[in-house]
Amino acid sequence: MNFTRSNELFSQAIKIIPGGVNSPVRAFKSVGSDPLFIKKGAGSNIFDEDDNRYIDYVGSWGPMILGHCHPAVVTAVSKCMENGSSFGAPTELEITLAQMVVDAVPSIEMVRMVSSGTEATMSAIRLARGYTGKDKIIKFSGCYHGHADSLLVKAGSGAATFGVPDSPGVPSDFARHTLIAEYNSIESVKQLVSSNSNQIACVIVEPVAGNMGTVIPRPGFLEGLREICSNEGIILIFDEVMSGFRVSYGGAQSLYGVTPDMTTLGKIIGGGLPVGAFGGRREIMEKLSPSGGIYQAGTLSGNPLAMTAGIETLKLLQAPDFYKNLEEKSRLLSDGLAQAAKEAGYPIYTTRVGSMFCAFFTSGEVYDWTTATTCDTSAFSRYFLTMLQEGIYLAPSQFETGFISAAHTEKDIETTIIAARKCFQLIT
Ligand code: KE4
Repeated sequence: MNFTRSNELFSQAIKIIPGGVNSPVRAFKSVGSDPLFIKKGAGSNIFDEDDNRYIDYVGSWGPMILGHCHPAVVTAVSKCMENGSSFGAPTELEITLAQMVVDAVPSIEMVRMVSSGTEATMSAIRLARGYTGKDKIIKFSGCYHGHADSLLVKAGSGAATFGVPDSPGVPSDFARHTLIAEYNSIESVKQLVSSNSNQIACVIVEPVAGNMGTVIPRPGFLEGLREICSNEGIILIFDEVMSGFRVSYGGAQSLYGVTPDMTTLGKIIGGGLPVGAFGGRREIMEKLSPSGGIYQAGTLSGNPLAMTAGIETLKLLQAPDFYKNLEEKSRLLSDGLAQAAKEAGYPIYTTRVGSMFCAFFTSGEVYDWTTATTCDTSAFSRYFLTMLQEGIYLAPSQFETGFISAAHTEKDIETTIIAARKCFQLIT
């Protein structure tokens, strides 16, 4: 494949945009390459500036569950644009999407729209702190909830239960309020709760972890978090920015039957335009300004174009058998990749929840960040770059999730598996 134009554009971008990209993971650094510049998408395909065609399993990191340029979404957003793109005033569209979210997500009685997943989680944490009057929060190693200061935190050294900054620019005074537990370990949560009793505002968790690769909650993990939070008066926040409307129409909380106190959303509810949201029980949400004193705001929150894209997308997700069909295609792909690796004698550990999937380049089970880091990331990079040459666009990092859309065809899946067979042979 020829990447001449992408390389030219990257050399221009890097002069005026930090790292040449507007979000780090797009830079292909973890696979030791330079990024492709994408010109267009259509259904399950994306095309780069050198007119190379790829079967796309990134889908903008989750939003494009319908595939690119679904005609109903394109038509509706174009029509909306004729009336204006933003007013900074309420519109009926915000009520329509809010009602669809309230109807779909068990934990949400009221919802506030924002413009990104980061805004959603940052605001939900402030609301939980304001509602409980407590400062500390618990998050999990390997879970990513956006780049707000309280969340760019890693476990403190040794016995220290408080967090330390995971990025320059995060004051240690902020980080120490964030406690780090281990995913799938109720015991680690119990230890933090007992050593910080009556100081914890919330636990925030990805109910299906998608930011260390796809890591599945073990039976009892989410239920255990629910029990601890109910007993201790701690707000349980499910960060469903990725899993919301992805693993089922009601998200992971519907799939696993565990209802949090608050939920954050993003990606799919914007249909590819900038949207995030946070919602929960009425008694909590009403503490938000202007009905309550906890401040949160946004110029483009509830933007008409983004609301329209989200409304049209969620309408189409309600089609009969939408998730059943997606499940079948996703199973075919995930099983096919596992079989291709097995035939090549290459050890991988595959995971999948609905149309979220991952191939971990390790032989052991992956159930938390520690086990995820046993992966052979250089082998993953070779696999990624070889698959790219075969026209398969995977997430450019071992610690990310792949996504399948309604637009992916059985032919796409078959082509991908044939390419994987070749790649696993090559990298072995
Ligand atoms: P944004 O601020 O990127 O819209 O959402 C942050 C966020 C919050 N919660 C979860 C569970 C998320 O997965 C994300 C963002 N996901 C990454 C992909 N791993 C976005 C890609 C990127 O950072 O460019």
